[in-house]
Amino acid sequence: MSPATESQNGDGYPESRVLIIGTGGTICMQPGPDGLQPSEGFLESAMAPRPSFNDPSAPKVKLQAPENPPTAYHRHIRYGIVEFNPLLDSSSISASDWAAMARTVRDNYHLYDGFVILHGTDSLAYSASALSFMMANLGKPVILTGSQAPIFSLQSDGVDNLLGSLIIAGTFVIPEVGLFFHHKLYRGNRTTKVSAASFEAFASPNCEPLARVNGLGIDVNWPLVLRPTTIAAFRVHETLDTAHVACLRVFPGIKPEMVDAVLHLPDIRGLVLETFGMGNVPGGVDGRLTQVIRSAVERGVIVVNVSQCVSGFVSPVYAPGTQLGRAGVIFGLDLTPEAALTKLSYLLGLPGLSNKDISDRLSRSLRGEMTEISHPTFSHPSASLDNAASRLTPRESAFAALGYAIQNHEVDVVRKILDGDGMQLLKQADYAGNTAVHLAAVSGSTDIMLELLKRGASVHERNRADNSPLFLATLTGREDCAQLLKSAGAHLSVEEIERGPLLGAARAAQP
Ligand code: ASN
Repeated sequence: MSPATESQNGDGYPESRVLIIGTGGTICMQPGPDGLQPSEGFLESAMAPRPSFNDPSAPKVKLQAPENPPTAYHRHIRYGIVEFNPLLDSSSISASDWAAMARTVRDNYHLYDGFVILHGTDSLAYSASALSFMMANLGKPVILTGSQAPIFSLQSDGVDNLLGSLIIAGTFVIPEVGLFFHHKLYRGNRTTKVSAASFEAFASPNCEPLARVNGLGIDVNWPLVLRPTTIAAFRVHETLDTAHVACLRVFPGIKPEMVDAVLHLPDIRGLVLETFGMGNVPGGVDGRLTQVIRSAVERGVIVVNVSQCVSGFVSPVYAPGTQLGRAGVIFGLDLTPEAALTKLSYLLGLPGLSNKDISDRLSRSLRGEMTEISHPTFSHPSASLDNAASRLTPRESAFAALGYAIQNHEVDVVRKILDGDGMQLLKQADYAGNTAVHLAAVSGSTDIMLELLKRGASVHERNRADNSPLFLATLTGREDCAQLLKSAGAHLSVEEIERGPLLGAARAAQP
């Protein structure tokens, strides 16, 4: 397979496109009469004057936006910005703002490789959790970030956080809603704000970071990265029911009447109960508090038990927790309160779900928000290859074997190879940057393509020539593969559509 055309600017490096969605937060704040408040025009005031965000040598011909100088990954990142009006201190964020963020990503999904949402830190973990549930079959990175000090201050974490987010969003196909802060990319729905002032403001106590900035490079923990495994296009659920849920933290001496009062609020549908340790509440076995909660569950209120501890999980180990379970309370395992509240709101906002459906979905992981991941270990027979192949790593050898199986339409061999360590091989690429999906796109086997997609292979990776699998399938006339890729959310990039002689075919391939 040879590159069709190269997407190039002056220095020959390909470029990615990232959309920055400015919602407000300290990163864009300036002093006002009542203290810090968000200011408009982030592009002109904060990014354009800084060489790291505005490469003076780059031709600005396509989008009305500057681009980064080439990164350590030999890519330029061209970005556009849209800003909320009005910009918000994130302490005022609401479900309608989450819907606006999700809509902006959806409406621009085909135009950009990744998205960075600038956001205040106060409710950042809530927004990251909410968006993770609202976005189904996400195939591209959506990274929320902000800062503890305004980017205009002498000492600020704003530049590092924004630059790290932009580079990750424009370089790696990490198809999750992430939160980038202080050199780490976390799974958004695992985060919690742990410091009001330190630059290390966020933690993800029950889940390792998805990526870390490590000196000049970025280490991505690929086995941890989740990928959509259903053949379906990206979709946004806009409606979260935050109006009928509450969050209550128990404390020594809490009166059952207080809890009862909350559980009798008009139209209350769900409660996140923050309990002690592994899920205990005061009052002992079959105490008044448990009875109050049981009656609410019987009236149809969904109650989720999460721990006040930042790490660990709730479990029916002690009698009070077990009694709550018998009263119909759902064990939230290691859900953060932020994830529990937004997951409950998301499920209550989905049409047509019964309480049983909601309870079932609360008890299992939908977007990696709870721990239930196992890591397969890698072993492949081709590790024993010798002679010329001995220069290859075992994984490169396995990928070569996979490539031949794809080319020969040997779906059983493909399955066998992927059963070893599919996740790693799906990230692997050949010397020209072609992933298994690129190879399947030109080989034309829909069975193999389906196998790759069901295992979470990305349809958005581009090879060294900046070609997507859909582009190659279209170019080589593999219509069935192109259709399948489109059903899994693939689309052509702006550059691919712009490529002159291929324009007709490319346009025809648009969903
Ligand atoms: N109050 C600010 C906000 O959440 C805090 C921050 O961004 N550091 O918008």
